[in-house]
Amino acid sequence: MIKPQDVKFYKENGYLLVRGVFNEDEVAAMRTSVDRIIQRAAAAKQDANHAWQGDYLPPEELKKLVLKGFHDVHYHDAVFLQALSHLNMTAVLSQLIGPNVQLHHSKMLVKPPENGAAFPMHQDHPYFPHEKHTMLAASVHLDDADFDNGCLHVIPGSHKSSLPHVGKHYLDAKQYPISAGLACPASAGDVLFFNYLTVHGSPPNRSERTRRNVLFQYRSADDFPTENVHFDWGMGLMVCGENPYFDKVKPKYTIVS
Ligand SMILES: O=C(O)CCC(=O)C(=O)O
Repeated sequence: MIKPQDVKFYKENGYLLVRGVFNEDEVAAMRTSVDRIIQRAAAAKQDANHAWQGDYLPPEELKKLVLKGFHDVHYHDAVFLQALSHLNMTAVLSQLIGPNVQLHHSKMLVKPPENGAAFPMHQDHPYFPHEKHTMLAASVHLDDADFDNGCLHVIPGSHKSSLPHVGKHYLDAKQYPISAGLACPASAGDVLFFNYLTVHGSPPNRSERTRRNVLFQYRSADDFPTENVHFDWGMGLMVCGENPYFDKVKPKYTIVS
């Protein structure tokens, strides 16, 4: 699916857009599932707005923005378990991360038309720091995305250092406005891979079109957390290769009811 020069590009720039990872039917199935999750969340009265709060936009603008953002999509619909371990995905992951790849978590990020949420520029690293920095996000596009409907923006080469975040949440918005990023327009079925140190964000969706993305986060099976700050169900599932550590396959945790 990708060539050695693509791997070199990823290592140098911290991101890689891979076209046509999912076909039209697969995209259509995921769109239906995303829409049904939103309906079930509403029926369960758990349809909260997950737009990021903060001082990166004026308060009157921020309060209008909406994000349908739910974690653990592969627990809601089997279509996402199939997608996150799809052969086209693992073909890319095994080259960008290494032979033994684990899921870290999954989520959906739906920006509704006209008032879809923005993401201030940030690195994902502070949320779940790991020893070897193999962690990456694979953002699966379920709609064509461009600047107007809030496509992802990245700062090429920014994955080479860890930057101080405002309250560990996002980067100083004056120093790192979203406009400082390179817009990464993409078509439905394309996947943007970016390292968890790559600075990224996205502007609001001001268009009349929805922007639906599903994001899978992955790491190498030999890359361990340096802090226990993030736990999601399904973390550590092997998506390709083998787990070299027989006695570290599951984190040691206690379920408290
Ligand atoms: O989907 C987007 O526009 C950005 C998502 C993001 O930055 C994140 O979830 O960390």
